[in-house]
Order: sequence, then structure tokens, then C-alpha cells
Amino acid sequence: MAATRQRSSQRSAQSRPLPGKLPKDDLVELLRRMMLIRRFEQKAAEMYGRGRIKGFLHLYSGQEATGVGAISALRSDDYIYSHYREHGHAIARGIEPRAVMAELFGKETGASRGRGGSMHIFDRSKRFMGGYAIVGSQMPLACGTALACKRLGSDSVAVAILGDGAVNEGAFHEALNLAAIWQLPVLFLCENNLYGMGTHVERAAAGAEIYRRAEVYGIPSRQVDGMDVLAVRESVGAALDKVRKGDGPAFVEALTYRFRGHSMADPELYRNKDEVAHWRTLDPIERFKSVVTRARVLGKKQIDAIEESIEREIDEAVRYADESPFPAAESLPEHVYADAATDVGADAAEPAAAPEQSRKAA
Ligand SMILES: Cc1ncc(C[n+]2csc(CCOP(=O)(O)OP(=O)(O)O)c2C)c(N)n1
Ligand SMILES: [Mg+2]
Repeated sequence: MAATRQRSSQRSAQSRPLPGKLPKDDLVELLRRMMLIRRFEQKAAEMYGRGRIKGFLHLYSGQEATGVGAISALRSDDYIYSHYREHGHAIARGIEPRAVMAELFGKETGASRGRGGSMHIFDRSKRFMGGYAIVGSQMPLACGTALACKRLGSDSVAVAILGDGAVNEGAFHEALNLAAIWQLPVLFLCENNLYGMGTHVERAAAGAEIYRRAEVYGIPSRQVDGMDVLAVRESVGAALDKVRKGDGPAFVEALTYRFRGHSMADPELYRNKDEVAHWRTLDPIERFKSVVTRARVLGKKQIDAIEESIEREIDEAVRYADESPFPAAESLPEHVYADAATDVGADAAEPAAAPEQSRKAA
């Protein structure tokens, strides 16, 4: 099955959309975001090694095309629920690298005020509703937000990003079933990187390809080359259009690969070097660099300049995280629960709906 998955990954790479479909600035931004995430993750690994980051750290390197492609297709008023490998999603959504780095350091200036750490990046202003460490738990939460959007008569969509490891959880099936029964505006994006910790997907998930599981619930689903940023953007964009129109949920499986171990504590004894080397030849950043240079969107000098500015941005993110204070001990009970008086319904961007409409929409 792994061979089938790799073949389909290469097939869709050949039929990827032409870069000319997008304005030049958008193409450059897709590349820059992927490069920013890669450099961020390299630096995070270094900081972990130096003891600046405590606890778990799961790196996203290798999967950048999936996160950047998918999130670039969203509107700013859509919602994202992610898993614990979410630094890349947070940065793709526009959360500043320094706020993500400070969160990794456990600092007060972090996206979650240092309370969440690597696995719980949250930014309400970006409708980035958190990374979740309980595998599959983000899926019912995204359904809840999708239900709220529907009842409010808004055309925002909730997106749940999950790993292949989530597809055998009860929450996965409960969420798909509920989303289909209630025709919720939710998009499920499965990042199939072939492993859940040290277990290959074939040893964990029975049956055919993952995306076909959604068919059982009558949810339209598709598979895409998750190493190709334009293909992901197009696939997720097409699925989103349907969800937004009121056609109910959709499911996209992106075939991708993590270049690093599951977490920083992983000796990687479960996969061989040839497999890793094969996937490295599909590096989404190198591939997209060659797409944009062949299309004469960017030259080598311009790519080097982007790299240099990213280097400065990441260095500044580390400096900011380093110099920021830890939360004061007496403030630890703060920001744990929502303040009902000020938080609930305080989202100014949410279109208000008349109660009558809300009832009809539900
Ligand atoms: C409900 C639940 N069961 C088990 C775990 C332990 N666990 C942490 S990560 C992980 C693997 C998840 O793999 P996947 O969803 O493929 O995500 P990836 O790490 O590949 O991004 C498991 C089983 C957990 N966190 N939650
Ligand atoms: Mg996985």
C-alpha cells in the first residue's frame, strides 16, 4: 500500500497546476512561508538541544507544502483546529514566528502566553483555535465550531487538520458521522505522513486508502500530493468552495512525509534510510523553488535574498523569546478558562444573525 501511495504522489506531481494561474506575489509568498517554517523548525531543534525548550517538540519539516498550500486557500474568517505538530500551521496562518518561538520557550509573550508550549499554539485573532495533543480530539471541536457557523448563518468554514494516526480513533468516526448527518461546514484535512509515532500506517489502519473512509459517510473526499504546494492549494480550495456553498463536509488526504523523527526523543529505528532519502528527493521547498525559477518568477539571487531575510527574522524570534519573561507564578490561574462575561460571543468579526435566521439555518 505504501508503494501505491508513493505512486499516486508522483502521478499528481506531474499534473500539478501551472504556477501562472496565481499572481507572482502569491507564488513568492507560498515559497517564503515554506522556507520560513523550515528555518523555524531547524532553529527550534537547535534551541531544544540547548535546553531552551522543555517538554515535547514535534517538528513539521517535510510537510510544509501541505500546511502552506491548504491554509493559503482559507479565508481569514475560517477556523483552524490542528494537532500537536502545528508550528507550521500557525506560521502559515500568519502568527508571527517570534510569538510561536516565545511559546515554545514558555514565555509570557508567546501566542498562548506561555501556558501551552509547542503543542498548544492558539491565536483567536487569527481564528487559530489551537493545537491538540489528544489524537483526534480536534475533530469534534471543529464540528462544534462548524455547527455554530451554520446556526449563525455565517459562511465561515471550520478546518480540522489531523494525522494518519487519528483515523482509527473513535473521535474520527464520530466527527465524520456527525458532520455528515448535520451537513456541517467542516473540512477534514488528513496529513498522511505514513507514520503514527513508530508505527507505519499499513500496520495501524485497516482497509484501503484513508480518504476512502470518508466515502462511507457520504462525504466527498480526495487524495492529493502533499509535497506539492500548488496541488494542495488547488485541491483544498476546490473542496472548500463546495463546503462554503452549503454542500456539507469534505475530506482531503494529503500524502506527505516528516523528515525528522516523531519528536526530538525519537531514535527513528522503525524506518530505513533509503525511504527517508527517497522522500527527501520530493522536498516540497526544493521542488517549488525549481517551479518558480523555471517559470522565471524568481531567480537564484532573489531566493537567496529571501533566505537571508528569513535568517534575520528567525534570529530575532529567538532573541525575543530569550529576552521575554516567564509568566509570573501568581498569574498561572489566569487565561485558563474563558471569561464568560468578555470572551463568549465577543468575536467582533462574526456576522450577527437574527434569532429567526439562526433557527432556520440549524
Ligand atoms: C488519544 C491518543 N492516543 C494516543 C496518543 C499517543 N500519541 C501521541 S502522538 C501519536 C501518533 C499520532 O500520529 P499521527 O496522527 O499520524 O500524527 P503525526 O505524529 O504523524 O503528525 C500517538 C499515538 C495520544 N496523544 N492521544
Ligand atoms: Mg502520521
